[in-house]
Amino acid sequence: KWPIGDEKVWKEGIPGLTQDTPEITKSVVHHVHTSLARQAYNLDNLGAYQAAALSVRDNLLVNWNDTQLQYSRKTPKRAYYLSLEFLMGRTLDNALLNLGLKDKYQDGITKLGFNLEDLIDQERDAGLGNGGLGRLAACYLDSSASQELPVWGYGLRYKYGIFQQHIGPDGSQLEAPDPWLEHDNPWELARTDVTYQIRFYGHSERFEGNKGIWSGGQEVLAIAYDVPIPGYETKTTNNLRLWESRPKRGFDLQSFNAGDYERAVEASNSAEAITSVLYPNDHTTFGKELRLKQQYFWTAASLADIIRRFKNTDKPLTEFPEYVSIQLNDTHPTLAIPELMRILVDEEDVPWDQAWQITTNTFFYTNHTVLPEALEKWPIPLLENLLPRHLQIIYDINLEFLQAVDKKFPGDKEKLARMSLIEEGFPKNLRMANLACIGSRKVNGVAELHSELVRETIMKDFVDFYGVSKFSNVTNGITPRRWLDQCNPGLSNLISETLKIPKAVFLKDLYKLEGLLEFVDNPAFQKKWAAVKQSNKERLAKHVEATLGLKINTRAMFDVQIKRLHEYKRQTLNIMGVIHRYLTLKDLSPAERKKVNPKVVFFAGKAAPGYYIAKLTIRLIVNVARVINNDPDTKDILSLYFLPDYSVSLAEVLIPASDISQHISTAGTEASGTSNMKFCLNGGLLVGTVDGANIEIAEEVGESNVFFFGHLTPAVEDLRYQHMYHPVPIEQKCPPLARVLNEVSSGRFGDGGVYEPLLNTIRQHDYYLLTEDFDSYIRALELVDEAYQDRTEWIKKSIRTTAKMGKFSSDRAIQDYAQEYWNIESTKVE
Ligand code: HBZ
Repeated sequence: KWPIGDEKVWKEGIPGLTQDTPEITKSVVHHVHTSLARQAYNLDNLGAYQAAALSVRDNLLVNWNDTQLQYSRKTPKRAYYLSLEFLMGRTLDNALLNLGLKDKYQDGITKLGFNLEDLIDQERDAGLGNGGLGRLAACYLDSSASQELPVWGYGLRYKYGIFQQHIGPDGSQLEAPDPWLEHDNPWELARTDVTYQIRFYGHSERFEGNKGIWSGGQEVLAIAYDVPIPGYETKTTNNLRLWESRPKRGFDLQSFNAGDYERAVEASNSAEAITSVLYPNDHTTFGKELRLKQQYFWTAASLADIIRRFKNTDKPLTEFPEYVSIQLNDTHPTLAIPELMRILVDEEDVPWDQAWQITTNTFFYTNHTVLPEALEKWPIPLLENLLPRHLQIIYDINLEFLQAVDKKFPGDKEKLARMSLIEEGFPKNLRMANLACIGSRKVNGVAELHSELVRETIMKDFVDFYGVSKFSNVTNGITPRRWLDQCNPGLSNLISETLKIPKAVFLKDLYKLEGLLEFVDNPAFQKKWAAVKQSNKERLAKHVEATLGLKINTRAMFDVQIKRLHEYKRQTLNIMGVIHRYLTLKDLSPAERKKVNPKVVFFAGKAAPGYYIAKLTIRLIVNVARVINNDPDTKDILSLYFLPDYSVSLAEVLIPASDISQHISTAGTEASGTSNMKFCLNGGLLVGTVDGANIEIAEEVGESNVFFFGHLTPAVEDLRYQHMYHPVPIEQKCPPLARVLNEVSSGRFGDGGVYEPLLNTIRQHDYYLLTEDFDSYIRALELVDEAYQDRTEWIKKSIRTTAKMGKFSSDRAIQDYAQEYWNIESTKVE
């Protein structure tokens, strides 16, 4: 018997044997035999995945080539998205969906004796990001290609992505490296011909007219790896170019010959270190030299590449901003500003003023946080050593800028000190947000409230100086291809069948979902809607059972909080709420407990490895789960799971299964949030504070469909002042929360002493205002319980929510950038 699949298909798949073999099986078999040098006899799921992926890649590359040829010929204005993170997740399923080849591959793979879903499961996530910022970049690439916009991404090809999270025996987070490139990555193409030499250290000499020359130091090679980005239902296939660092000349032969092996490989080690690992911190800066090296290496290689491409058009550099826009994803790529100045002034002989004109018309800066501890700063001594020429340029920019400020606001020394690129101190620091602002044409926040806060807090002086029109808003978005059709095909199919339109119609124009409003009261439709949610819960339960061996009650309400662990995101509020619920249930009689609707609470998320309080929160959640899930009094009505190693793929299973999701940051701290949009698109309701994009979601779906609670942004500052100078003991301020903290302290969930530092963040200062919001939070969860009793009403809310999510498509967000910022137009690829 033939080992796998249909013998005829395998044999005829060898190219040249027959003419009428379907292209797909033929190309997969071809890759099995040639690229992998394997046969049906020794092929496992991993091999079959690789062959299928290579075969899909062939399709992508044909389109990629046509697209790039088109761009070279027509020279449309292009935009470049510079992001240190692209959290792409898996590619196979998405590529099949965008190419419109899923059904065909399903069929072909089945004939070859495999199951497409199993192959899709073989793929490792490309986890080249921490969270929202990196995933946003990935959604924006999808939307740019789907709308046929000439946009390329530039990033780093980290050898190790975001760390893998394990849970240790005591419930703590343990970190392991993520060797995602262990098996070959079929989704990239090494361009060993596209390389640049990037300099570090050395010395800089100054000449007249702000010119300088930078020489000496260390040179490192940047090698391009291209990742094709297919648009949905279009030939347009854009590019994500990721740089890898390599030593310039292998290793030091002289030392090697002299027998000093260590010395010989030292330089190559330090060159390779640059792109070896993604920094796993979000919302904190560490001032590590290697991180600064990453930032410069990446911006310098990207700019050199962009300029080389521009020069191919034979246009003068003065026209650069008419052909190129560059979006800075947060301040991480801000060194691109002095780097462009350096290239123009030192290498291209452009006069300083003209160079500044070009620069400030090219860049755009997106801010993703107003938390003070997250604003990037770099010690001047570090810069002086690593990038001596750039520091001179920064000083020159600063001098001219401060003169202009002084002219506009004469004698305001404090203003000058606040706006300066340099923060005084020991050492002095470079303020990256200030540099990004003055070097850019426009600055934006990522949701209405956040953009308002950007204008009123960190950029206030700059608004006074430049005028408000430089500072605007682009509310974030998510791609409906991945976050509806791919993760929730059941719902996508139901919507298509109900609206009697092909999926492509609403996947390209998400406002079309409003058509669902007509069916809100239709009982047959409600039933189908509920059935989809139920099957998604079962899919999640199956996944949890397969991966963790845990059995989940799929008849319960699913309540989900998944995001990076951070005090401002208040996972602590959630777990304290769970404990409160547990204690309340324990107080009930068995008869009363029988009437309670069961609930399952899910957490997932990683903590930065050095973030002690965040890691303690994980430990508490895990240990509370161990107690609650084993308590015979309550285990049928309340259970709690911390799912380890949160990733894009895990989100794709969790989000469609949720009834409720929590977005409960202290008001004014979460810039936007994007998973809130994903949950709502999949018919989950939102429990949240009046923060970030929650506000705009409520505006769209109606406040009656959102469970809001907590103090509003304007109150936060006053409350913090009160906590600081007029503290009230927690027993007085919030007795139910005091009770919860005491139970934790007393050891009800394992060694209480361990959690003291976490509990003290609440008892003392309570910077994130848990004691202020706890009562209204508990009340909001009670309202959720009540609402869930009336299942029909609940389903209606769910349908209305999905129906009103049009605004949150990343297609809309990218259109905003394309029109209001980049001034680029779509180009049809023939
Ligand atoms: O960016 C997030 C915001 O917290 C979130 O509200 C917003 O929706 C999202 C997209 O705009 N910010 C991040 O995810 N930030 C980081 O991951 C980060 C990574 C490295 C850093 C600093 C922040 O050095």
